[in-house]
Amino acid sequence: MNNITFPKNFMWGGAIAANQCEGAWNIDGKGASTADVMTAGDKHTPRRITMDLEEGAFYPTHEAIDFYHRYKEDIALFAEMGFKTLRVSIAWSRIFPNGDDAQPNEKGLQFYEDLFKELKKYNIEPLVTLWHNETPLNLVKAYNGWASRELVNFFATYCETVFKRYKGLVKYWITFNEINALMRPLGNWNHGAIIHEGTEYFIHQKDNVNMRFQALHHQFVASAKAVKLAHEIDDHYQVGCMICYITTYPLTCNPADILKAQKEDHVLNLFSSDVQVFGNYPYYIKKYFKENSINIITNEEDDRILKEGTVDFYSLSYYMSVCTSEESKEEKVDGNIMGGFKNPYLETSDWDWQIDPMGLRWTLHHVYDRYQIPVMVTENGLGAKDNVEADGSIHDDYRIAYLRDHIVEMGKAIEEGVDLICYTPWGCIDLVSVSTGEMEKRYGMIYVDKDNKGNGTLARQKKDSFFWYQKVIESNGALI
Ligand code: BGP
Repeated sequence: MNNITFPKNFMWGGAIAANQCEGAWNIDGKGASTADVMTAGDKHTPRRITMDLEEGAFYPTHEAIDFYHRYKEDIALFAEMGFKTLRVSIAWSRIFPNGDDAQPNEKGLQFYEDLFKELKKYNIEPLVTLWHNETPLNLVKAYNGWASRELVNFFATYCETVFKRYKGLVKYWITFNEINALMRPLGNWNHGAIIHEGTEYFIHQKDNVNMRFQALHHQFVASAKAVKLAHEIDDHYQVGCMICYITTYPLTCNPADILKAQKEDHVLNLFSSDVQVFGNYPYYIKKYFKENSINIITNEEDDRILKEGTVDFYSLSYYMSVCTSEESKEEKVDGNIMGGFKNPYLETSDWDWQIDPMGLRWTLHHVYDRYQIPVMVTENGLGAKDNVEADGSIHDDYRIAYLRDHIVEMGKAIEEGVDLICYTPWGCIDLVSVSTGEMEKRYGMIYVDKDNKGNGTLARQKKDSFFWYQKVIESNGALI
């Protein structure tokens, strides 16, 4: 028992995303998405984007964990853990197979209606991401992806369709998953935003920074339009932004390091949410654009659209922190989201992500202080290899330790006044990793029998963390 008090209606749950769990990539009228043409990689080999569906190639998303056909079984397990909410995403290409179709695909719409109804059956509130790292492939081939302004309207049509269809079933929406990931030079799984024909690699060879910011601008406008539409369609709708927050410390107390950390924090972490929460481009980005010769094309109405479409809540993924320095010879870490200098006070995961629960508390204060709107932690967790014992049990005490330490810090942040309303740890059931496309970087409290080569029965198995998280939820955070 500890004395941490979480608010009475705290939204405990978990998070998954369509392309990493559903499979059924071409079933019931679904079109191919950018996620469906990416090979698996590993810790050292970036995933490769193939622009066409090569015969015989193994694409991890094609089957994933077959959530499309097994969602009832999985939701029953989430309910058994006591989930109050489940963060899911809609695969845009299930609703509009080509992205620019005149009519939506009814079977795709029906699938998510059934899914949301199944959640409601257990009083689990859906928290729905509209875009989670996948764009209909046709929009990339025919229009150059998010580099094209035309995607703004296609996205608005898609959003309007689902906002109308799921009125009464859904209350919480997130427009873009980790919208700021588009700016990071490494680990750019957010490829659906900008790849264009001929781009061969996960880390783009023909990419340029100007195009990233142009694409990002289009996503900002698309997000703001979606927020406005949502509010017009149902004034109960709550719509949020979602930021990949990589907390960045100065490596030393050298003022030059402090300024460098501030600059990186501004540009990489805060810029996108400043636009989405305040409705305009912040002062510091103008200088950054100048320094980096970034010139983006904007429309006259964009200022108004951004102002009219500010979000109701702020959400973030938080996995790690990094250190930055102007001039250091210290060892560098090379995590597959983000490198940086090694923090001597922190341990790293098997994938070199620096584990920093206190950093989460710092970050929650930092963003709440700035935005003063409700905050959700919509991703957090430890990617690790699990060992299945002969009797089928899985003793993932390392995962429990990671989650426990982060929950304790969230509890403290709440006590200190942060309006944190939701916690959905990532990959509450094992699924395909976004950075490697592999299965064996597992986050789940539920094990799925499938290996990196795609072998396995897909059977589900409760890990020790399942029973532990069940107690956490039952006691509203007291029994950790
Ligand atoms: C986030 C993504 C998720 C998820 C998570 C873990 O950035 O939003 O989709 O996969 O990272 O990353 P990985 O799967 O690479 O361990």
